[in-house]
Amino acid sequence: MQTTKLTLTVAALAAVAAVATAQPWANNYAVGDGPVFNPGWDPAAPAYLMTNLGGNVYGIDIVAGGNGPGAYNRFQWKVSDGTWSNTAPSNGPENAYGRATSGATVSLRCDFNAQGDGFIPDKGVNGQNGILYTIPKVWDGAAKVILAGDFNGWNNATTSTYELKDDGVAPDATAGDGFYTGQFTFTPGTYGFLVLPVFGSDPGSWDLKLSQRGIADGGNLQLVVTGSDPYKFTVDTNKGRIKIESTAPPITYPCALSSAWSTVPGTATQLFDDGTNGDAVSGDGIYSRVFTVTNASGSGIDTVNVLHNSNTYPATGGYPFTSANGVSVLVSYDTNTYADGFQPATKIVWVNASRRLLPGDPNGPTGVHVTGDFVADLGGSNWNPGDPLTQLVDDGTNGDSTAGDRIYTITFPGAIVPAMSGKNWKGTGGSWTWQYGSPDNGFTRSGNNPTMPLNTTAGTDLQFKIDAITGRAGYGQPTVANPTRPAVLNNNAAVADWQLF
Ligand SMILES: [Ca+2]
Ligand SMILES: [Ca+2]
Ligand SMILES: [Ca+2]
Repeated sequence: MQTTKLTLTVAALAAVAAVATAQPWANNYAVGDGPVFNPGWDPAAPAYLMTNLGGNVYGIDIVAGGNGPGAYNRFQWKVSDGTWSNTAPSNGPENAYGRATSGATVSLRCDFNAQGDGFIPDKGVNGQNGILYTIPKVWDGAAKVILAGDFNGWNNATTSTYELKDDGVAPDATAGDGFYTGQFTFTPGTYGFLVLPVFGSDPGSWDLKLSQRGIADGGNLQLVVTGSDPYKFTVDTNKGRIKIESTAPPITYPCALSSAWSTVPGTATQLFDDGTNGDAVSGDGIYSRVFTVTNASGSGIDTVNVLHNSNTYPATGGYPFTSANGVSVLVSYDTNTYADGFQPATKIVWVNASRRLLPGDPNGPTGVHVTGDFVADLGGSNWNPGDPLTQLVDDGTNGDSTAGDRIYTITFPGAIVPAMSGKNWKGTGGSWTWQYGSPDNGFTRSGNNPTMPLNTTAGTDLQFKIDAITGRAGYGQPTVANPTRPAVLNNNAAVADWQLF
């Protein structure tokens, strides 16, 4: 008997140890909107500590303290490690959705396993930390599931053209399993889109959209069409995930897409790393090409995104450049990885000197700033993209090593720097229109760069630097070295653009 007990104890300890190492974080709390959650948005409310249900799927059943405050009783929620240092979804401003009425029981689930099944969101894909879903499912009771996007003018009222069905009729495999399927053809190009539920006779609901992050806040899903082959969409409404399949051959080389010349991935937009078409150095991991603008926007500013292996860079918004019909734009895309602490560390986009939109340019960024939830700790305002207190300089002062090199610097004196942990920051160009930093982003126009983590030691100078050309951003204490720059960046005014063409 005693031996048996001992064996059980050892086994139990082993199980606990296995669970502990498998946990994404030491503790996982469900956090969300009041009045459903009571209290709302407390990152470590003991009542909302999730438990491992087995297989590294965490869950908790809650009783809604009130109706979800949004359309269709939508509430927002996420998973926190108890301090906001780590969350799922990973990006601070993004939340998953649920629906609840007062007193209803809702089961919240977070699957921390990478599925690798081609559906998104998935852990480890696009920075996702886990797959969040609810039981009953968010789209419970929906009459239809539809696509709305660039290919139909974002029409959410015509619910039959791009409808996905769960009727067991091909291409849908099984009726009533919550997997909705549809197959359509498109004109070649790159399209943003969302998946929407339709309730009753209402139009598709933007408030309960399926985005890159699942049924959650998040950027548009993306469809890259390379030919006339049909594209099949499978949406798992149980967990809010989507898979896109096509027999069209995938494009594996990087393409620079812009409405100023073409948004169609293919040979006409292919970037090169072979020393031709404007690429300065063959085989250096930097892909380039000179494009001629044929369809400039009226504003004189256009943007470009590089599509590579089904991901786009920048991931949000686009890299801006000054534009006019007939001008040449040299787009460069660096696939090397730089271990200097600056973000993005790889997949960096920029354009040639004469087309660059730099701080202080008309219609461009007014300056370079840092912002986040740490600024109030330094005596300023949190999340003010144009706070004078947080403006960086490129004049050789305040820790800036070289005037005029477009690497901007700010140094906060140690006397005002407290110990901070779990803070979030990003760079801006004086307003939210222009942003800098973050993995997969860099310099963006009309984007929403994910925030970056910030932790500090008290009493030590805190220095930020931002490269206004590559959009790379980083910080350190008491100083941070300048970000690495490729030799072909051509920031030297003495080197004419034509020498690169
Ligand atoms: Ca089905
Ligand atoms: Ca190259
Ligand atoms: Ca500088």
